[in-house]
Amino acid sequence: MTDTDPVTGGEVTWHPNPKKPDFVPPAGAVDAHCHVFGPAGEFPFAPERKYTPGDAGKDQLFALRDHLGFARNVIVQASCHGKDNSAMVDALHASDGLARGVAVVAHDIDDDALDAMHAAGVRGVRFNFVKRLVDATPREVFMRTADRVQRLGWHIVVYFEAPDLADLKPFLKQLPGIVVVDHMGRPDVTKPVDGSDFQAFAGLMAEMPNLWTKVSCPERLTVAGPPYDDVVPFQRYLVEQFSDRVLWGTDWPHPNMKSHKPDDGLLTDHIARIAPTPALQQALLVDNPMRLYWAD
Ligand code: 0GY
Repeated sequence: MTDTDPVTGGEVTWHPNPKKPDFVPPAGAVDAHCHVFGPAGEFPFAPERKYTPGDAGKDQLFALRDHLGFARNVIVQASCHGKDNSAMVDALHASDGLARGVAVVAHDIDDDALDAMHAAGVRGVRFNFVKRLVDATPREVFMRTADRVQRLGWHIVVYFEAPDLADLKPFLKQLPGIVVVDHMGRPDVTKPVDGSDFQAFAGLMAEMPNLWTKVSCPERLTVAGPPYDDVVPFQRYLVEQFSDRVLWGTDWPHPNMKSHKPDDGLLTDHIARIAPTPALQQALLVDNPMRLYWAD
């Protein structure tokens, strides 16, 4: 289902012609999970990467933002760029203040480099536990990074898969500040919403007032395929239960998607099904991301 980029030799995983969404996002809406890839000629991919994508740079991202009806982006450092955040930071600089970033950094990064990233618009660091994407980092190393970024008021974004939740729970509880879980902790959507697996995650949300989540990536979690009916109940549950601690994002350019190229217009239409009232949409797309990323 993927094409090959003639320049990078990597996979083109995004839809070439996303539909204009029927759903109109509220004024000031934020796409709070997306990435930039390269262009590799200017921002080479990391030697230690586990996948090579096609070039998908900032200009494409900003054009998509406008096409979908969003006002702002949160650009999350993707694993194919390792700990070199320059493509993401370059996109922040080019955004006229309309993008914020989440970086991946070494625990011994110097304070000046952190300060420069803060000035560019970085407001969080990402800890990736997904084994197919990164080599493992010891938890004490992540904890040192978490402590280092507290002076800047940054939050922690964690990416893991549902089977790892039980093991990670004590670590998540120790993290300082706000902790944001990518893609609802990647539940198995063939299991029931009220079953023990998903309720373990929802229960942790209830237990930890500092825990947020992105109700994103139905295109990754689905078994049924578009329009992702099987993921709606999980997203809607979290949006309704924890309306002031949820974020939404396209996940463009959809790294590693093999089954299909997600139509970002369809993903935008999906919002109306997971956040069925204007008040829930306003919290999910505007108030929550603005509080987390544009408070200063
Ligand atoms: C995502 C998902 C993926 C990849 C990355 O950093 C990354 O490379 O996040 C994935 O393959 O599941 O969150 O965009």
